[in-house]
Amino acid sequence: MAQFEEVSKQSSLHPKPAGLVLQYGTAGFRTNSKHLDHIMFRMGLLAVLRSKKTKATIGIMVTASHNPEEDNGVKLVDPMGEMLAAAWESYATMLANAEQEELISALNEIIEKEEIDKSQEASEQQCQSFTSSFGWSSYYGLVTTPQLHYMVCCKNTQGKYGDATVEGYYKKLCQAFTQLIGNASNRTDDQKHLCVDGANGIGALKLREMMTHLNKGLQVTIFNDGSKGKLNHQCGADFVKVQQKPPTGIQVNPGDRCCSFDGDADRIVYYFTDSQQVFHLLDGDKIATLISTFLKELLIQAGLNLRIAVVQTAYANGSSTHYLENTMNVTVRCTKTGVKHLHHAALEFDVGVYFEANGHGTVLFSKAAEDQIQQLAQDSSSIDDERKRAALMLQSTVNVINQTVGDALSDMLLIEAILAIKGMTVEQWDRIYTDLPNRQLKVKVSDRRVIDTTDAERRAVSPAGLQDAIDGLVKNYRNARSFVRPSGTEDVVRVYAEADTQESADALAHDVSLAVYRRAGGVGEEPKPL
Ligand code: G16
Repeated sequence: MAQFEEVSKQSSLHPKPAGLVLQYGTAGFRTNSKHLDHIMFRMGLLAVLRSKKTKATIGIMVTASHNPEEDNGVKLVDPMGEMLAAAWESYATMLANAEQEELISALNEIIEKEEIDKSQEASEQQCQSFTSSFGWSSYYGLVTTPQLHYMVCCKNTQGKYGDATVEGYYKKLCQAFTQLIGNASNRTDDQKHLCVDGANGIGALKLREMMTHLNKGLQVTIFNDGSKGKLNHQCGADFVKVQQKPPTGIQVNPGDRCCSFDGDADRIVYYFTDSQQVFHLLDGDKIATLISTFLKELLIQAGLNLRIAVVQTAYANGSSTHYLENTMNVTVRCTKTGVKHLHHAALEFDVGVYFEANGHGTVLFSKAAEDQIQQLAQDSSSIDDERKRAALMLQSTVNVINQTVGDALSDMLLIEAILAIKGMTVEQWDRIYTDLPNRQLKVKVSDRRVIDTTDAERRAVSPAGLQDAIDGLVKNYRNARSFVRPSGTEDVVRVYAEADTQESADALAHDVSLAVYRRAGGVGEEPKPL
């Protein structure tokens, strides 16, 4: 077809590097930016097909996210603001790896499998979409990843979720935050103050914009705002979580409440140093605990019988899971890494709180839950003040949360509001439970796909013998647990270990790294003890 000839011609201007094979990973394509030109072009093509299939607006986010500055990536956003449907991830991989002369047949294969309208008129439209700036409905320029997810959802709900503009996003979240902190007793300026590490990424710029919509309910000092320093380098949520230390470029004084975003502001972790200068990290697990405690209390006060659950991954600290299940008595689910998996599991509950330990997460409310909350909040007669107040707070909580995806700005506002309402310090929050000491390491192997896992990535099924080796090593330590999995965003195998002491967690992580290196084709130098 003539239309496809044009696509083919345009594609040849964005050639695929010979022999390069990439996979749509944990969160889209992610690699050194110099290998991504053809990927950007082809993901534009796929977004057009996805849009035709769903008859909805699709989002395309270009971001290095938590990765180093020289990397980049692209993630597609589905109609309700969720991550791209899993079935389409394999189409993305197929398109990405097709040789130039195979591209049109790959596109046709998707069109046929998905029964996308092939009439002449539709084909012409498709071709126009393919070739004319991909048929953008809106180009948002520089925004955080969660802001794009929010706007896609707004567009496809005809504004029910909010205004599909960055201003609309700020207004919705900030209004809800202001309503929420109306429930807090007077706070000092110190209590309102938060130090934010922007990871030298977009989050710093957008936080500054958002602050103009907040009426003194929160005071922030922004560090690593991109004016100097490299994206995610020695800073940001991933650095702080993995290194278990403060980022560079920020002075953490005892008692300061601090948080770090990642490069595209879809993750957040909190931390502080105590009077002995000991660093304390409040990661995604601690955030999930704080939020679910708050929500559970409000649901009880409002007299609403809604099913609440927390979704975690294998990285969740054993103490957090134990606390949630045994002290809070909430249902806990474990899924594979990747917010798309957690999001999916959270949808099964009335209130699904999902967080990866790395600080990537949000809360989902079912339609029924939102309706009940709203009804109660609007009920002007039959309920007592406490129920009504709880219902109104739940309503504002729903509005401050970006339900489309984990969102550092939205999570930050919710956490700040909860701490204010509860009159809680970060130290008190940290004391809810004590983390088991843990360590994360990376091992380079020649092909990380040799590692295959099962049981929500908690056990390796290949290469043969690796899991037995890990089981044997874990037995040498008390309260220990360890697992390995291939990363979906970096060319490494990740190793996680926890145990009763930091020395044991470090030693176990090292032992397991060696097992991976020796049994899964390690490259470069053998891992050294920490
Ligand atoms: C992405 C995903 C997260 C995942 C992380 C690490 O984060 O969105 O769900 O936890 O990658 O994945 P992996 O261990 O497979 O490399 P981000 O913030 O980079 O988009």
